Amino acid sequence: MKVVVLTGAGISAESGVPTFRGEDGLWEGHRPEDVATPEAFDADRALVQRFYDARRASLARVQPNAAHRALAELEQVLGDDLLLVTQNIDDLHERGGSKRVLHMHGELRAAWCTACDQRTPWLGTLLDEPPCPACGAHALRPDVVWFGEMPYEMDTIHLALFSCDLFVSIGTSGVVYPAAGFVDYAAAGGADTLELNLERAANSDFRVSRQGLASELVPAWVGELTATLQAGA
Ligand code: BV8
Repeated sequence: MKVVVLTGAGISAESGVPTFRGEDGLWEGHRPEDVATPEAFDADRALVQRFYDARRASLARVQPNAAHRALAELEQVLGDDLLLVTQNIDDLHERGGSKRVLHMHGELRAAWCTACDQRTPWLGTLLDEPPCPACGAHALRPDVVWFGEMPYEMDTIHLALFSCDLFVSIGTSGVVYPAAGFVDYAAAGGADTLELNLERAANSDFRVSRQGLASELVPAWVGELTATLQAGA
């Protein structure tokens, strides 16, 4: 059985990953979606570097939760028949045990040199404009897909969506495209579709939709699927 799982910020919510939206939904008076853009980076490089430096530093203070761990268990059962795509830029899937994670929006733990195009694992800060390890230029940016930029590995994702038997969307509001359109691709390819989310997402035309906490819904679903597969159904 081929399964594609898409996760969003909701799977990391119970781990305490700061969405960096305060009560007023702002970060230092800015809407996050206004900071996560090439225009913002051109207009105020230091502001955007600080935004990602703060989120990169916060990774040390959060832990994966039962939902991340359950998906790692599912990977043990399905192997290459599972494609885990995440919109998240945190490292909680990896720290929860998943070996193959497709970060379609990039990762906090990587820097991208705009001079030589080299991507480098990065855990420190970028505000201080450190030199690119590959070419020495002081031209590093977060290796994160901003609004208006093309997400990574879209061909791989579309191919998997068209050929999978089951598409599961976990903890995403279904607002951000192209991820919000994945359910339609999967359904067009004949896949069954399941949503596990705190509330029905904006794009919610899933065949089955379960509302609740990811830390409860995901382990329960993985247990059901594993039992079905082991029964040889
Ligand atoms: C592109 C990295 C084109 C940065 C991110 C008008 C209409 C349609 C589309 C557009 C439009 N105008 C512009 C667009 C395109 C735009 C877009 O979709 N905008 C939206 C806002 C309308 N998309 C883009 O720009 C994309 N690129 O289109 O490129 C192109 C074409 C050719 C050539 C070049 C380019 C790129 C989008 C990527 C942006 N980068 N992340 C960063 O993180 O700083 S997106 C960012 O938002 C994060 O990745 C995050 O994942 C995402 C927010 O979405 P969610 O993950 O769903 O998170 P959210 O908080 O919204 O929802 C959480 C859900 O979890 C909720 O439903 C909640 O109820 C639930 N939940 C909470 N707690 C729990 C829970 N569920 C379970 N358990 C819990 N405990």
